[in-house]
Amino acid sequence: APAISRHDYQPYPYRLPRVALQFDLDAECTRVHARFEVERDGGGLPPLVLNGQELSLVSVSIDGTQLDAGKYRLDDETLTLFPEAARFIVEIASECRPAQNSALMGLYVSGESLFTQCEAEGFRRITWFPDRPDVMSRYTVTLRGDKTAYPLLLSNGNLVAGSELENGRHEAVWEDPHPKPCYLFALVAGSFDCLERRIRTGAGRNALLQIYSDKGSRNKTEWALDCLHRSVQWDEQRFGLQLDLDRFMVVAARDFNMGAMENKGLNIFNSSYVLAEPDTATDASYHGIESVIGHEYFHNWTGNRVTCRDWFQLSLKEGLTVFRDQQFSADMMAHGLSEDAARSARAVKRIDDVTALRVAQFPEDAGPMAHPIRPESYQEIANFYTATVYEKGAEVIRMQHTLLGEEDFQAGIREYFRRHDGQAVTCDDFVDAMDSVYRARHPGKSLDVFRRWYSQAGTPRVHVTLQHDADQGLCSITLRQHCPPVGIEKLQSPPLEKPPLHIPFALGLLDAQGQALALRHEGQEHETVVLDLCAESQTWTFPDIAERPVASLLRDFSAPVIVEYDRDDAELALLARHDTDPFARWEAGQELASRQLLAMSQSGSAKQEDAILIETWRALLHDPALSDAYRARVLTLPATKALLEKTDPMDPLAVAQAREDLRARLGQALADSWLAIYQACAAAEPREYSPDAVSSGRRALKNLALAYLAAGRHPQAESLAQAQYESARNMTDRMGALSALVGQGDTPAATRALRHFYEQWQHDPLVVDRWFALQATACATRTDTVRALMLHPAFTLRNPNRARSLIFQFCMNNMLGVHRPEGYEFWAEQVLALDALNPEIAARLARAFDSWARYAPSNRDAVHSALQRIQQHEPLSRNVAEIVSKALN
Ligand code: HT7
Ligand code: ZN
Repeated sequence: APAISRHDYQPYPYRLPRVALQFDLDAECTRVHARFEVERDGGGLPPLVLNGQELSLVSVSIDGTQLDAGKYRLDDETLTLFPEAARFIVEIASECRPAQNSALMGLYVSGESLFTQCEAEGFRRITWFPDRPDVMSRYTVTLRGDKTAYPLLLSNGNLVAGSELENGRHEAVWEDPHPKPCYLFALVAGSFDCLERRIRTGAGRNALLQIYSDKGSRNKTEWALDCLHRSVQWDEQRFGLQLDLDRFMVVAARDFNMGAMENKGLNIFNSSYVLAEPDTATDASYHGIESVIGHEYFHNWTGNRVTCRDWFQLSLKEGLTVFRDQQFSADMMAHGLSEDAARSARAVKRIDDVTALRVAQFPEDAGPMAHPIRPESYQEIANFYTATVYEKGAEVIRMQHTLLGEEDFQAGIREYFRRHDGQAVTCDDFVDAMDSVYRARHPGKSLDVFRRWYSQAGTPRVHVTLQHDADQGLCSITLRQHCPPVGIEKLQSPPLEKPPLHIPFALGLLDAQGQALALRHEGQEHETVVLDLCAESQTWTFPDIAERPVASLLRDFSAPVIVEYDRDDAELALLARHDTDPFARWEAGQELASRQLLAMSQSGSAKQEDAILIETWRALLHDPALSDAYRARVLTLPATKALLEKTDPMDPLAVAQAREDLRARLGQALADSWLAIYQACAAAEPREYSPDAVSSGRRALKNLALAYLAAGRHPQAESLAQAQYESARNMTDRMGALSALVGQGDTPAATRALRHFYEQWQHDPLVVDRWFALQATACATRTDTVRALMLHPAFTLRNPNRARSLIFQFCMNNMLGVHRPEGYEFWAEQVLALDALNPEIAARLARAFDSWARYAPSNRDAVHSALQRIQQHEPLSRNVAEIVSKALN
């Protein structure tokens, strides 16, 4: 398929101020009648090109006159009309087939209900329309359907009329007062439970918050409703943004391609981000729900009130909204804690966010799909809902927050809405608003260099040198940045010039005892300074530093870069024990463990000299000043995917095996400590469940201790896990225990527990997903185990959550299981099977081995053959074709 380029953007030649849609809903065949006003402001009357896919055209008319076939042009993807006036009304009758729609884009069936998903280009599967975000209209929607099958008929905005029709049917009319692009259109029809709350916003508006879910699930939606209410309050308090609707609805769907969708006033969610009760949801699920409910609600301003001009600007709404949801979660985690505990809770959130970035985005930025947060071209936009656009995009917003500070950043946000409320705009428009405040309040500064973050792919490297002049008490820090070519850039000749970026680099210095030193910078003394690295190389000198200090680098991960700094293990151990910046402290421990793991993966066995790591781990285990949640993070070994990024060539099996071996070694060497921690945490577990930072942190540490005991084959591990499984009063503990049992291999205790778990929870799809996922990621699982699980009556490829729980978990998260010739073959087979059903999901699976070109030769050849097999398959969706052609380039 031809690529679409950012520079080819042209405004749509017509305005469509009003749209009226009428639906005669039926799962087999839904009739849609669309009526829209069309207006032309400029000269000439260019053709009116409308997008449409998988639709049957019934009729098309202009100003009430039905057009003969010769008066319009119709092909697989467009319907073109040839206007004869500058203002006219188009009416189109068409049909679509929700029950046949396994791609879950457009109008589709999930369970017995009907749902829509329009972002990015799903509206064209509902009716012919200019399916692009810069065409904004006011919608009136009439829904008609069978009263028994679809007692609830929901759409965006306000319910303005409802009536009974003949033949057991009824009708509801919805009007959305806010102009919106069609990707924010939604309808839901079905039978649901509803939990609701009436609230009064800070601005005095009375509003109704509603969570709809499958019949019988109402008691699982309390947490989601609380999160939604807190999101409304937080956006008012922190960003000054008010709810602009009388009614805000969230509906849970079992079949959903992503996490959730921010349709105006009618959010549709993957049920996994709505439903939670202690017995079925883990702490991670509770936190995930909080973050996704927040994310979708925050889109109401950042995405909906101000939307994207075109899909190249996706990070305008996604990067900003991820930044906002990260801040929301951090504030919620820290809420009600003492200053120190709140700082630790924020650091934990930051560690989790950075870990996610390193595991998903860093590999993407170094692989064949590398792209700037504002991509330059795409074949299929659905492939660009990536970690780069979302997570790196959020880091780029976060750096602007760091440069401006909270107060000025909020002034920049106000300026952005003052300029652009109600418009479809670009990333440049956002930076312009921020820049106007930055320049005004920080004389001599600008975001001119900073803007390059939007157009440059690849993770920059910052090389650090420290020089100390003992005679003069001066310490100089030199930062040198470079960004190697990535993806298609590597093919360019002459090599692409990558100009330097503006990198806010947070630095602290410690003395040999780990005490923070005061740094004089820009006329003031600080414990942490943020250096503005804007050139290829810059040096800063700090006075009154008597001895050679220990550098604490990139504190709080102030920029999405890789730091290169030569230092010994002893210095890392010192930082891991004493750094006053909790993020940098965690980072030092991770680096120490990474060195050990990489040495082990290369030598094939444990390095003898692991004493420094074990003693550091022991010190952290016993440091009473650390919160449990933070301790759980510092004592977790780096993720295999993050480790692999540090190797060349990559040997996934060797690195994954080294990680297992080191876990066992730490489990054994520190067995008494793990046992003591386990018992202390278990004794402190209250009867009443709460996902708050302290309680979830304690459970995280307890289950980590149990995992280490199990990995070290402690004689009590199995009985502890079994007892925990049997007495667990929440899903976090039940899963922690089950995972420890399954981690021991195919033991009778593991088999018994797995059987019991399924029998007890088979009625709950989200819990059954956990059951598949746990087995998919177990150390002992190989391709044949997964094939056997696919034959289980509860397995289906058609439900994305189920496919993700087994196939994706195995292919993407079971390194020891999948990185074998038969694993790669299995992967190719599943990509093709999924492609026939749901190309968006298939394309995500197709990215499992994006880094293949950096693998060691035997893995590389096997992935190469599997990729070729996929590429040669006919038919192949545009989604998968784009991924595979880039991977093979
Ligand atoms: N803005 C939403 C994107 C989305 C999506 C994209 C492609 C296919 C299916 C989809 N479902 C939702 C999600 C978000 O970022 O909030
Ligand atoms: Zn989003």
